[in-house]
Amino acid sequence: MTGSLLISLFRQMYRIRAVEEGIALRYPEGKMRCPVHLSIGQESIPAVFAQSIALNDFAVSTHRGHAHYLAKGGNLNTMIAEIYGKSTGCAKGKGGSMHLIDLAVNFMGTSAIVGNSIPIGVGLALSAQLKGTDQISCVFLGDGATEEGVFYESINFAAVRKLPVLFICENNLYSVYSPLSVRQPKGRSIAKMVEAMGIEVAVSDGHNILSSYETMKNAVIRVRDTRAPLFLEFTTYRWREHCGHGFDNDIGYRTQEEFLEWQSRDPLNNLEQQMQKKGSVVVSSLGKIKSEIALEVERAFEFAENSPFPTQSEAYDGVYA
Ligand SMILES: Cc1ncc(C[n+]2csc(CCOP(=O)(O)OP(=O)(O)O)c2C)c(N)n1
Ligand SMILES: [Mg+2]
Repeated sequence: MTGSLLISLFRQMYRIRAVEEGIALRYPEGKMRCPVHLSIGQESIPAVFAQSIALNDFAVSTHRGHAHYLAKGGNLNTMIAEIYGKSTGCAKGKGGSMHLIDLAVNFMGTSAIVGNSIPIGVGLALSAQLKGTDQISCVFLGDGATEEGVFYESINFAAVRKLPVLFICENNLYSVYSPLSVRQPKGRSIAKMVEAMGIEVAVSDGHNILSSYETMKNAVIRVRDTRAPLFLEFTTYRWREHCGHGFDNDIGYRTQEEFLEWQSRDPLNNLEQQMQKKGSVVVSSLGKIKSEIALEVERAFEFAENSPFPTQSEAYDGVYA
């Protein structure tokens, strides 16, 4: 892997974390009035996605979608403004954190309803097939979404119609406070279950950035070439509480020991350490990246704070009318 690729992956991961840490820091001020689902700890997957995907490709995501929006190239200022409910937001301040969209980069939306965006992503792949474009459609989903009926209908439809859709399952082991062990039979692999439905699959440990990059890059190439669906499952771990800016290890659904064990495998920290071994040129570029991103994030919050709220008369205007 080249030095410039490592720097690029670092930049993506660091930026996503800095944005979400910025949200967590300011959330208690009470100015962001929507719920937020942070993906701190899970950044390797959007980072390798950003490195592999084309502008023209489609993507959809979930309630935990900030990182995917940013990785697809979504505008940071309008995302933060959306979370602040401002009229400059990407959904004109009407959707909040769980309704992100940026049509300029083909990021086609996120949804608060678990599983809801899966058939939308499949439909976008159908549109690419019908129009004969070379686009692929990427569907981010959590492990919990694989327990929704629409997931099976969508996988089946994508398989039968041979659609260019890449399913990207971020298996962080939990659906809210329920671990997989109380939701699915012991020993079941989500990827193997999907494979049995007729779709090619690949798995990767999201804590290993290099193998995750290879997995993602090859999957994107494969879907683009074969025009057939592919399902990726990444193991990952959410650090913060399910919903909100804090931590919830004290409420009893997971232990502090378990949390610390996963946190010690932080892909961002691992990558930084690997890069530091490469010498002073890389180390100085890391410092520059960090300060550039800190400034960019600060400005995004300023943009949001300085933007107006939507007026009452806009309440029923179509978001993209
Ligand atoms: C249809 C539906 N059922 C339940 C909920 C409540 N809910 C919100 S997030 C969530 C967990 C989803 O887990 P997963 O798909 O693994 O995503 P994660 O939160 O772990 O990223 C649930 C059950 C919902 N929003 N929609
Ligand atoms: Mg989950």
